[in-house]
Amino acid sequence: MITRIYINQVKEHIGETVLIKGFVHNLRIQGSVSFLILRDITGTIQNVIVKSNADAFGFVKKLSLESSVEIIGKAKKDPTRENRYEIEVETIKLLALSEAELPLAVFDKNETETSANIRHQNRFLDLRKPKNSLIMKLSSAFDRYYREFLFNEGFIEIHTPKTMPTPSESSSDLFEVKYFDRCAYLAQSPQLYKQMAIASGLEKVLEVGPIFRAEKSFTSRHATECTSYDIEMAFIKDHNDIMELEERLIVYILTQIKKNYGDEIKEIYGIDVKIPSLPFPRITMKEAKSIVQSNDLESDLSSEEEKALGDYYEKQGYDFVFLTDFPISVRPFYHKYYEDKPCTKSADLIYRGLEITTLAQREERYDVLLNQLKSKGLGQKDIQWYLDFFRYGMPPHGGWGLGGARFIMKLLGIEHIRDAMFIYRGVNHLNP
Ligand code: AMO
Repeated sequence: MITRIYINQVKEHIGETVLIKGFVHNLRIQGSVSFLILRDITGTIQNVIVKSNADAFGFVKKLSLESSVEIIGKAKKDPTRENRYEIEVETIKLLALSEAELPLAVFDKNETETSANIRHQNRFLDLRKPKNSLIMKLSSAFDRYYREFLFNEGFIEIHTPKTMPTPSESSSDLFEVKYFDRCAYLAQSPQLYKQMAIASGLEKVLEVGPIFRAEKSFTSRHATECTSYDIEMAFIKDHNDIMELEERLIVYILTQIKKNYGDEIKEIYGIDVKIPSLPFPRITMKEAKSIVQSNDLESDLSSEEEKALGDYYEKQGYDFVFLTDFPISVRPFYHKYYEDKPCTKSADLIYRGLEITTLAQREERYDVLLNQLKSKGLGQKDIQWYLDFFRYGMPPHGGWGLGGARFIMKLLGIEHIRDAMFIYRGVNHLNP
């Protein structure tokens, strides 16, 4: 029996009879020959059906786009195009017929973009487009290379709970859920539990998991549920150790992506993946404010200011920049504060004008942490379970939270975060 090969393997079987399976991407029915473009997860290929093959020739006339079929035929080089291959069809078998009327065009020569609403209501069809399946492949590659790099650095993967007795990041943007006879919160971050892993002596931990934020804002960079890529690491000198690790991680991930997906990215998105050089530039918040000509030194950068800063660095050839020295007022109580300036030992990583990471050294001294909590106006009682981690020799530590979908957005120049994830969750988006 003949076994199925994938479309990207056809070139290794020139002259042989092969079996391929996939979706009908496009059809051109002509008088004496018809062309069927078949698509599987590895690519597309032209299938030629000559009139003398009466069964197959008659069959494709009744076929609708996006039906799934299997084809047996001879693998050949495309006589008209270099590095292209085609199948001279012997038989076609229908696996499942698609309804003739599609809610959106998967193959669209003119690239007329269907409205985002229709695309996302029919996300399963939208994802059949090669440019979207590439996004899914890259998200998966990002997961893989993230773990690969950190495992090589000696990290241990943990899975922290997503239902919590107290807020994990801030008391706003919280999803409350009924938890038997009381209320629980969906985790906005694994923050408190990854610090517990440090108190547990695990030293270097990573987590890839969902975070939930009840953001009411309708921005192109926020989702209410997304995947966060976290680490926490013990016995650090300060937040510079975390920055140094993250910039090496980014270079590793981009190098692997370029090596394994660079051609596909170039072909579909017309983008050359750029590998940044080390170290990434570092700039204080104060310097950034002066670059973007803002006098408001006590607030975070607005999204417009982040973008202006990104443009400024891109002009100098830098895609990534670390923004450091954030004022205490815009950072959470658990960050380590400088002794000599009212800033925290933290940074944001900006990728082409968008924040993709927050990182920090944490305050590990119980009394200092308690004071910082109180001076932010927060109560001790509900969070004592977390404060207890710091009573028995908690080492100096720090970590980051990295938004994977934001990374993919910037890599491919995608405008809206909803298009960089499998299924988007937003204020008005709970379906499908
Ligand atoms: P922060 O709240 O800055 O920090 O989140 C870290 C990173 O997660 C991503 N992110 C989001 N992406 C899409 N939609 C959202 N609603 C959203 N919220 C966050 C961003 C952001 O930079 N505990 C700290 C991290 C740490 O210090 O380790 C935290 O959660 O890319």
